Amino acid sequence: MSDVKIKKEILRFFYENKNEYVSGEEISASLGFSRASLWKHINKLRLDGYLIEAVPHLGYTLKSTPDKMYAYDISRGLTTDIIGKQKIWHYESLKSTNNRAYELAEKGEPEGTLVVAETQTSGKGRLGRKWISPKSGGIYFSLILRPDMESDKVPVITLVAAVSIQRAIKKICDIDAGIKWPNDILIDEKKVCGILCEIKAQPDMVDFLILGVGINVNTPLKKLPAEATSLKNESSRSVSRRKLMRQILTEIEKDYIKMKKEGFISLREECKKLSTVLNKRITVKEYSSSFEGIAKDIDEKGALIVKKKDGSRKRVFSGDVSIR
Ligand code: BT5
Repeated sequence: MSDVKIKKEILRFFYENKNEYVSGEEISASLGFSRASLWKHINKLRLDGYLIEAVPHLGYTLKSTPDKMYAYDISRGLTTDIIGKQKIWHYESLKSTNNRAYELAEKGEPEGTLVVAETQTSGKGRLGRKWISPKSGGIYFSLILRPDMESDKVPVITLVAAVSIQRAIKKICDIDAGIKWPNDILIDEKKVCGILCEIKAQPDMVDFLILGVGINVNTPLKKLPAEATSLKNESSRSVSRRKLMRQILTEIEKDYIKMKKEGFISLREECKKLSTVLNKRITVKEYSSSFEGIAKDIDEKGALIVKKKDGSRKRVFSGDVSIR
């Protein structure tokens, strides 16, 4: 059994017997360990931050758990088939989870592999921008996906993920967030989540795709840019990062499978309903130029359709939108 699996199995005893003592004999017999080996693993969990009390004749009890995104804690109770069901790589600190996931994908790690970090020292936004990733409090993860898909259809993946994450936030925090095309999730015009999709492609087809997500969950506002908010700030209570993470993986899997079967069309209406820009007067910045217009539609390839002042319609595939 791998270390991760052993930790998960031991924790299962504690979670199933909350506030009770579980005898070492019972745990070790059930897992086929010696008592000494169980002791060794209990100590490893303690080093991870689990407060486990041992009382002679009674056994062990779990007093508190650390607020960490350990693989065995994310996968506990996760009912997906692919997403998050391969190896979960957890790091205290990384430059960027997207970079790490890219390296792993190049080495052949399968679809559904997840990279999570407690903090990022060079978290990336689009076009070389930074994603501020304070330690503890935020969720920073990247998923390896290997869709059988043409490269020009990739923008829809970002929108599909935005729909999934919006729904997960609604289910866990009861907050109605909106999607600002193409990759932001906002609450009352403040950014709570950003998505960065990077690909490696053959001439026409996607080789693999890295879906990177950053969410301000319990992050103190003073550590974030002025235009940002956190889920804790909006709901006035701490949010379980692990619970939210599991819900996000569940929603992504559902929507990803749907998208692969039926195309973006199946999620387009939901995406449009949640859009914060449709029917608004906007400015679109594309690299060095910008133009104004009214956001009219999101088409089947995920492009934003903007009606310009002269009445013509422009399809925008990437860019920054601001509402005027
Ligand atoms: C994004 O870019 O919003 C994509 C962010 C993706 C971050 C995830 S974290 C896990 C994975 N690994 C990575 O290295 N990246 C991904 P963009 O639309 O370019 O927005 C970037 C802008 O958002 C910055 O220029 C700031 O204005 C703002 N920003 C930076 N950090 C923020 C934060 N924590 N919360 C809200 N806004 C932030």
